[in-house]
Amino acid sequence: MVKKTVVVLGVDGYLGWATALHLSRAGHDVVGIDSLVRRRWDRECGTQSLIPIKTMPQRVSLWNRLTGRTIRWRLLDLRDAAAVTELVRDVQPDALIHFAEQRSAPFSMIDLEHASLTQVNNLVGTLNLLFALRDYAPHAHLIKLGTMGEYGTPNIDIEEGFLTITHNGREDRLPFPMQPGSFYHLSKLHDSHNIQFACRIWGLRATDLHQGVVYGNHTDEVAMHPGLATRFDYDAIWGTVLNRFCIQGALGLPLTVYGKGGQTRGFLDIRDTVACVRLALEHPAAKGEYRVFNQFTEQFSVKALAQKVSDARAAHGLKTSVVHLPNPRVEREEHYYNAKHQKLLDLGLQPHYLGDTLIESVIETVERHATRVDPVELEQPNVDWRRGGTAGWHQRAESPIRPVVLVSPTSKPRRPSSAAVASRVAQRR
Ligand code: NAD
Ligand code: USQ
Repeated sequence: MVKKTVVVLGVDGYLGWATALHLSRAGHDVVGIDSLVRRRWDRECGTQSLIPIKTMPQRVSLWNRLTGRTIRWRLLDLRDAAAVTELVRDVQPDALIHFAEQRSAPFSMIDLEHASLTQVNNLVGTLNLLFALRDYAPHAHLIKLGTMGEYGTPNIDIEEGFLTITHNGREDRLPFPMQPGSFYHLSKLHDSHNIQFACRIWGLRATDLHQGVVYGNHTDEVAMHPGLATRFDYDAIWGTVLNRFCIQGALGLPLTVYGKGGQTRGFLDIRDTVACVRLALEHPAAKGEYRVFNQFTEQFSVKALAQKVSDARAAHGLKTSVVHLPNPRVEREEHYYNAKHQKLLDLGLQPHYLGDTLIESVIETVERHATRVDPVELEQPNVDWRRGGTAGWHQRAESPIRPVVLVSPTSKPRRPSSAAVASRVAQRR
């Protein structure tokens, strides 16, 4: 392996932190960048990671104590063009891994302010990077986290970025037709166009990882110490579907399938996210090349996922209920879905497939942190695609916190202590 200098943008986030640790342990020199804005958005929404996460200075210093490796941490907002330029000029990176975006579809659908914030944050941040690369590091490899949601759910097979089309007797390889399903997903598509254009006109090199929905919270590195935990979202705005179902199951709450539940998406374990990014890093795109890898390992419908969680619990004699709520999103609920995902396998990816062990390990994690759960976040969605944020999407200053009763395979039902409830009420305020 050739040691590389890598900038991880969005290092304080769910995937950025786990990836920074993985690359640092593999021997790469990692610089970690974040504006910490996600912690602010959590305060605005009244949400918090299920697993407590340390501050960035605490995390990097613990990593250094445990492994002797250094992650160079810098507080930086990607919207600040001068700061981004200075970063690229000073660090002279071999590669940049760009996770630093607003990544929630519901957040982007709350209202005009949040749609606009999402698109400005994501598009301007990426544009600042592209111009800084053009001027100060045109050789560097940009690895950008895109999303499978850029494609939507077409009634044909989904290719990896491009489709060969014959039209009126002529043939060309063109970008795959895209139909994103939220202002967030649209921001990813707009980024993809900007990156592809920059590669074409300036000869930059980029890999656009069209990633599916990620689940799980353990990688080898994160598991080394509780202080290295990465964030774990379960609420209605930031929580992704399988993580939510595992937590709902652990608490004995119904699993909330939106609509008919035939919505099918690509999924992957967080251990595969970090492995895929490393594969892209160690097999860079060529100069001027813009390539797309579809980054997921399996596809499931939402109702099939609910069934998997129910089955994992049934193995321990526990019943799980599933409710079909009116779908707050505008999306196809029954559709054809067959997305290719060969390129990362060809580079050597060895997938971790979804099994009962993973579901049980997530449920165990939930048990350990059950006193931090706000069950209101697990009952109903709070952003509707047609009407926007419903009452209660943001911080509910005066809302009472109801005690959580844990119903799980491995522990006895228990309630949080009154001190824990008081601290949650205080946090809400
Ligand atoms: P996250 O919200 O946990 O982390 C994103 C981080 O980026 C946060 O720490 C935030 O503070 C930072 N950030 C945002 N805007 C910034 C800015 N302007 N300047 C500096 N830092 C900024 O999200 P995540 O789940 O880790 O997702 C990371 C990336 O992966 C996102 O781009 C997302 O679109 C993509 N992705 C995530 C998933 C998933 O299931 N989590 C799936 C597909 C794609
Ligand atoms: N869903 C439910 N019940 C729930 C939550 C979600 O049925 O309680 C359904 C949604 O309606 C949707 C599907 O589950 O059909 C996936 O929703 P999600 O919230 O898990 O994922 P999504 O909004 O698509 O966004 C997440 C990440 C985003 C990433 C995307 C990958 O937040 O950053 O880009 O997954 S993808 O879906 O492939 O576009």
